Amino acid sequence: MTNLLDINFIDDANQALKPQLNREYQYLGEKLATQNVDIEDLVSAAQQFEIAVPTWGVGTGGTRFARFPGVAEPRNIFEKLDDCGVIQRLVKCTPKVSPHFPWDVVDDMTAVKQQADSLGLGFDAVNSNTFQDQQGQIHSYKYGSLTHTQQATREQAIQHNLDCIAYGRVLGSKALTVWVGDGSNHPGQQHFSRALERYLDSARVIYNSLPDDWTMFIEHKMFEPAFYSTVIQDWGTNILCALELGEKAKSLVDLGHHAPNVNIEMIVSRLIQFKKLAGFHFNDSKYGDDDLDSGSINPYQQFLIFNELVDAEYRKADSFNPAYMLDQSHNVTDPIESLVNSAESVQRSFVQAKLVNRKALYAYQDDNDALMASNTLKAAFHTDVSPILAMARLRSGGAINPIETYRKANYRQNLKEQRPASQSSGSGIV
Ligand code: AOS
Ligand code: ZN
Ligand code: ZN
Ligand code: ZN
Repeated sequence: MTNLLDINFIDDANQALKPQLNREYQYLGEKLATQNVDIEDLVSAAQQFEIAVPTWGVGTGGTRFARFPGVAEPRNIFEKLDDCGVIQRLVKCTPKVSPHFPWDVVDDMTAVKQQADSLGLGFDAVNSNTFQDQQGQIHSYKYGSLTHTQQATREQAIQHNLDCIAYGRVLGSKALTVWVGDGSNHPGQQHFSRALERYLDSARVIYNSLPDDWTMFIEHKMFEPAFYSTVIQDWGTNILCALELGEKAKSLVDLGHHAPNVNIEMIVSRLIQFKKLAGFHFNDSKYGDDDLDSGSINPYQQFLIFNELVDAEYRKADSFNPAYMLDQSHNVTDPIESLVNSAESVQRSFVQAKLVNRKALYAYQDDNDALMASNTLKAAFHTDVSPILAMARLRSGGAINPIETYRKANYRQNLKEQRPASQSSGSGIV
């Protein structure tokens, strides 16, 4: 165990930073009060905000060209949970972990649950994987999984999803995320509607096996690994399948899974309107499914998405309960640092969206005052809410400056002996 897991370590680091934070907080509080905003409301909103960390995100990622391992990477689910525990201790808005199977399967899944309990962590959606073959697997997914032309392969993929539900039950999860890489690389290779029929038939079996209080999250993706067509390629096909399956099926939005420049916030609005928004895989991108750190490329888009989410909250939209998760690949940074930064970045967009003067915005919309409507959003986006985020962390027992505190703790160096480099740690596939 490193000094970082000692609660006093974070407290000590905070002591030195408190006076400055208090000054900045006081100043921002006065400024917001002139806009009739109570800073305390925003701090408690930030304290209630939660976003789950993916187990595959704490290992160093890679591309199809290479992977450059980092120091003291976690080698198994238990070490991954340790790292997730560190992230949560620092930021206090990541109390849940989203596991992935079979990467996180062990013989005794109750041991995984116990380890998470001891770290104060819970579990968000479990993720199935039928996009690669596992050792000893009888049927290959080379030509698809839930949509494969052969029934035996489809059945194997269905069974894997049922196994994921069983693991998730042990962990206390309440949702299954299904993303399939099924599709085609050549025009003519696949019959579009037959493939989708096969998907629906398979998905129905999984859906009917869900425990009563579970939800099935369907994740769409435009391309990759299939480069001509993908069976669940966009939110349109996604919502059609969710409608076809039933109330417990909803559509999950991974920010990197759309064509460049697509208006993702508008997709979010549509899914909310039709009670089909499952939640998110947050990340950022420049070109495709780049899986870069959230808010690192296009923070305004992230803010506009939260503008829709906070608007739904404000209007008390029906059946609105989205799950927030990160889905990123960290190739050149310490994954813990990237996940800390990213969780804070998404929380920042949430708090900024809370600052939008909705009454004023609605009035500008009704008056067709495009310029002032846009300025209303920009005013919220340009507000530096850092003192609110830091105060929320401090009050919840986290770090005022999580990156600085983490670096001071020398976490990786202290674990170097215990966690020697391993070929299998991390994954290039996200
Ligand atoms: C793949 O592109 C998706 O983002 C999935 O969410 C995937 O299952 C996950 O990233 C685990 O690899
Ligand atoms: Zn994803
Ligand atoms: Zn992605
Ligand atoms: Zn992806």
